[in-house]
Amino acid sequence: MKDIEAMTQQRSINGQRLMHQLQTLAGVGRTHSNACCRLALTEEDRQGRDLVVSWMKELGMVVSIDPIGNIFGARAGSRPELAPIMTGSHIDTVRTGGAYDGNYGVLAGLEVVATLNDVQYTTERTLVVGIFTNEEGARFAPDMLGSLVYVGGMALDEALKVKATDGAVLGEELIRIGYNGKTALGKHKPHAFIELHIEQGPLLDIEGIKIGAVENLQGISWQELTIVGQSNHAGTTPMHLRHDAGYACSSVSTFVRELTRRMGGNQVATVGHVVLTPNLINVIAAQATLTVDLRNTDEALLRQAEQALNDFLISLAESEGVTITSRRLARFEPVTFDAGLTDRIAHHANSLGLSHRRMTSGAGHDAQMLARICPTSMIFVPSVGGISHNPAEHTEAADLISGANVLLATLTELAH
Ligand code: HGY
Ligand code: MN
Ligand code: MN
Repeated sequence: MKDIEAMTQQRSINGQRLMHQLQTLAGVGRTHSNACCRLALTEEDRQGRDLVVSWMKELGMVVSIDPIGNIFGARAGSRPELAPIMTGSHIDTVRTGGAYDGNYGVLAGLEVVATLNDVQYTTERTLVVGIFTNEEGARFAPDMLGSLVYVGGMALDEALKVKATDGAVLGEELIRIGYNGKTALGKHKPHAFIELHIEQGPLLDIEGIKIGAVENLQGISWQELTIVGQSNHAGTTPMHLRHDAGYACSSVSTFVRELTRRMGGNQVATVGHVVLTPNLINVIAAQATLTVDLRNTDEALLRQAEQALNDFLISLAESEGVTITSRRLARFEPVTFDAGLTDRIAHHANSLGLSHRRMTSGAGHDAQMLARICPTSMIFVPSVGGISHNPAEHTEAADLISGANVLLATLTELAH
């Protein structure tokens, strides 16, 4: 059997083929502002899925789809009795998505398969590339929903009932786009899982480092707040008689920003979605619906932040004479990846002559769910300016190719 290291040293993935596929997929769901918009289970997501499934089939992969719409392409190994090696990510996007978030990990996985096909190299373990449903959580909450169901963290029937921000029901959308698959949940029990992803943060770019060997991933807390006040005339209502949901809403936004300043460290907070009703210039808002995204690498500190917000909401409701209710949208504790796998990623980056560093993931990823069932780690490549969830999201082609070569080396080593 050829020496694995020698094979992967000599072999590079086909950069041109990878870049072409990334650009083609990025064109599916492109908006006028040049964003990539394929919200989970929409028509655009279906088109993206159909395209990537067709590429899997062209590579001779066996494609299976599970009841939550996760897609798996399998390239048979010489020892099918062994548990497979899995890589993959997601191809659903936020509304203002870039070309690489999620797409890159999936298409680099297919590029690894194409490269092994080019040299007729058969790995011992089967290689599986996964596409997980609704990683973004921008239309259905929680995020990473497909991989969460896959690892048994959420019951399938509960997930199928989840309502979208636009009122659609997840299970009905799966049927509508033809991805309510029949393959048993969790059919592929991976020996190990490696996810390749753009960093979506500024660290690698600022430090001029080419590869991130990801050690851990921060905890995430999502909630939707509904604040009910009283609509009234903006001109005639004395300030001390107002029950202004709009003011209460902006107080929450200011509070969570202050909270991150007070806590320091890795605490982050975002109010990303706000709807005021009736949303009119001369009417005091009767109702505000807003989302709060809190994250921290430390579970105890994340709980502390949640408690501080909760205490604030109680006093705010009291002082403004409004009612405030909270609906939990997502809650995942911080995850530590497999140190041995992270070491191998650093090793392969090194042997490919690529600068590398250990790091934490600020974003959620499907890997955090796969880590519940098998040794898992992640490879990051730089995001220019740290920009993501934005059409300006960019990673240099050379860096995308380097990341895919580290993936090739890591997967082929694990597959033996
Ligand atoms: O929110 C996240 O971190 C991921 O993009 N779903
Ligand atoms: Mn992603
Ligand atoms: Mn994302």
